[in-house]
Amino acid sequence: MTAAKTRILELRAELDQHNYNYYVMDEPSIPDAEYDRLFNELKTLEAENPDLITADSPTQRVGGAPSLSFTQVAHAIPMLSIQSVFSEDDVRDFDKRVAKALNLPPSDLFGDGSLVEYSCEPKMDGLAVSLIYTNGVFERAATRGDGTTGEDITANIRTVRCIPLRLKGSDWPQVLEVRGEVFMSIAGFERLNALQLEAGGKIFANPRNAAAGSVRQLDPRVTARRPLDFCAYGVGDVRGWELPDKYSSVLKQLKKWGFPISRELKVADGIEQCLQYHRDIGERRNKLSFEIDGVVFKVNSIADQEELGFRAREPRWAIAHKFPAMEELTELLDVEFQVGRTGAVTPVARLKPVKVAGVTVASATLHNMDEVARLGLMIGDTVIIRRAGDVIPQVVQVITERRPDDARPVAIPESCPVCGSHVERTQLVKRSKGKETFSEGAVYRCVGRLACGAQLKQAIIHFVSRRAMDIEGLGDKSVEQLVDEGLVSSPADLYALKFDDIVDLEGFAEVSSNKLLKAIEDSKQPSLARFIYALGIPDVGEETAKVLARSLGSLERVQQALPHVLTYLPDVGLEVAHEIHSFFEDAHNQQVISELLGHGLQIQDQGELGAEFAASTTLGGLLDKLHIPFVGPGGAQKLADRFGSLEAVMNADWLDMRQALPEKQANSVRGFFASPEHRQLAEQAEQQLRDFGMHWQSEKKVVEGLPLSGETWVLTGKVELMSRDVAKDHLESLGAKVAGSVSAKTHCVVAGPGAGSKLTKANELGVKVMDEEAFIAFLKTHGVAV
Ligand code: 5U1
Repeated sequence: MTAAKTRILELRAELDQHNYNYYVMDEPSIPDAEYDRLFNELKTLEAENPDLITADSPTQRVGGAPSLSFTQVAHAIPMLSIQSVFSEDDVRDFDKRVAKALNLPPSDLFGDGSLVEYSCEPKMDGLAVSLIYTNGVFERAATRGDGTTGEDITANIRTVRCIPLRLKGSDWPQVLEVRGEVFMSIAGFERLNALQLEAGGKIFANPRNAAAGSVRQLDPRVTARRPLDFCAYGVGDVRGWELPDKYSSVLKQLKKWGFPISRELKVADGIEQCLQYHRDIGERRNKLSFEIDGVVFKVNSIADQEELGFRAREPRWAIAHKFPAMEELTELLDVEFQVGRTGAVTPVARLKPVKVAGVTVASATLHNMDEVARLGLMIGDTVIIRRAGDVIPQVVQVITERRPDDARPVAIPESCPVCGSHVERTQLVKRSKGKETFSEGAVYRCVGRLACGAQLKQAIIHFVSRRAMDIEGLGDKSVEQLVDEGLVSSPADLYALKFDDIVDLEGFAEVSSNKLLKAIEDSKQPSLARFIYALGIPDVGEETAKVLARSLGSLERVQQALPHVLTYLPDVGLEVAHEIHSFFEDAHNQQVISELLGHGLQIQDQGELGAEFAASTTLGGLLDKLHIPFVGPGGAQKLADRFGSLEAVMNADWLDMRQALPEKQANSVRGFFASPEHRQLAEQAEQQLRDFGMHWQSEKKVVEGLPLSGETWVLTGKVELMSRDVAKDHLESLGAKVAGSVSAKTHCVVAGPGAGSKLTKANELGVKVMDEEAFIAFLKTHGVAV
């Protein structure tokens, strides 16, 4: 054997093993980058030796040429369906039928356990497929079709990474037909829809449709890009294998050969244990990473299965105990418009009430007018409503065939339904070659701001919330009262509230009035990040608020920053930059801020340290925003760390550049700055930042400027003297990263009362531990006001 062939076989075996560890055992054994390296080595070797390419090589999953249609294929053994029931009594009846047919005494003679052993598995919500392996090599895949004839989807299934192209081991039968479900995880489905939306492609109503649509693609290269999964649940045509005694052992053998099987597979002793299994999974249904529509119980003894046989097109030995459906049909009665905290006017579907998965649904979110257009929705339409997990019900599809003659289009109101102010369409900003262009956005906004009751109430609710100003004792109802009574017409008015103003309000006795006034007083020294977040600037969440605080250091600088400066900060895009700038330009907002300061609010600036820390991230941010091909935020930060200035990056020689980045990225950076146009663009950006007073010399020096830079801290147990969020804020303001688990790399653990395993682990590893009092003293020595 040639050296190339030996290495090719080695690489295939190694890649197959990693795939198996990842998809079947759920235990990834190497980092993705290492997998990619091995994969690329194999690809290169195969390209050099095309005669050594075989269909079962991991490189052959990329998707072959498109076809015009699917070929029909006959199933050697029909693919059956399964009887479905919804009630426990129906499941018990099934068990009685099984017991009777097997000449066993009825289960009720044995208390809560029949004599029948069942296997239990989730019923995945996907697409049933058949996979045929000849002499251990994947040969053909087909859809179920009508059970007798399906469609040949071999080229598509080849691209599904968790389906083996060659079976593991060597004890496989000559012919093995495996049956199971191709499905898409919820995360994969959401990722796919986000990509489809961006690319203007088809949006899938649910993971099942997404899986089915992906499998039934005429172009396998499209399927190859879809995040498909597989779960085996049985065998069909098998030649050269005497099946084990039990169905559960069949599945375990399939797993050994390389097929993913359900991690939820259980063997139940009697039907009552099956019912308990259904209840247990039902409780966890919303937390699973994939959708299921029920569970399947199968008589576990293969001999008993054979004995029971079939009725029509269903086996007598299996039953699906379904969960309530998550999708239902109903009628769209009207579309109303709700006004959110930032003034966004959102369409909400008013529906003819319908029970979905056990809950009556009378309204559903429609997100925005683009979504209404995408669905092609008209008032009076029959629609499919979906209620998945804890998510707000959604309209996923219109049944256009059922549209009544008097259906009406959905129109955005010209004025705000709450305050009557004008409703305008938001704009999207794009920048190309230094120029900004505006286009119409999907969101409409009421221009009334705090003069709009809806926006005001929600702005105050947000302002006082735990992660913002953290004013305890002001629930949604109390805020509504304060606004409705005319006591509060901006966040600043909260600080002017007097005992007599609130004591007579509903739910405000003497004690809670005093408590509230104290909580308001106690909130007067927020960190800059909390204050920015509390202002409720559209699209500015906690993380962006932290970036602004750290990068710009003081409220004045945040207020003064122009959009182009803001866009050079990490994670701040053009849209957000414009939102921030126009928020602070607005005269009313300026007045509210100055009133807040007038009431004695002392915002804890990031100060000198913040300004220095700013520089550390800004050069990285600037380089990232230049969009150098192949260089993402990580690569940009590496350049900033290594070179410390834009000039040094632009003029770096090849060897220096290779010290910072891998070859492909290094080439790209040098190629990028070879263009005078790009150099000019970068220098302009740098000048804008310098004009704003931001500068950097040595990245490393400034990063080290924060006392806890590079350190990882863990908070555990009860934090009694301050909230956990505040403790985290303080640590982050000193440059520390706050992690959720203890490792040898942890610098310090702050342990409050009730600390458990994290404290034990810290002690085992010899990690420094502080109690809360020591922590507060420590913060004080670093100038943190607590
Ligand atoms: N887990 C599982 N799903 N499922 C679907 N097992 C299973 N078995 C099926 C079907 C249609 O059919 C066999 C009982 C024939």
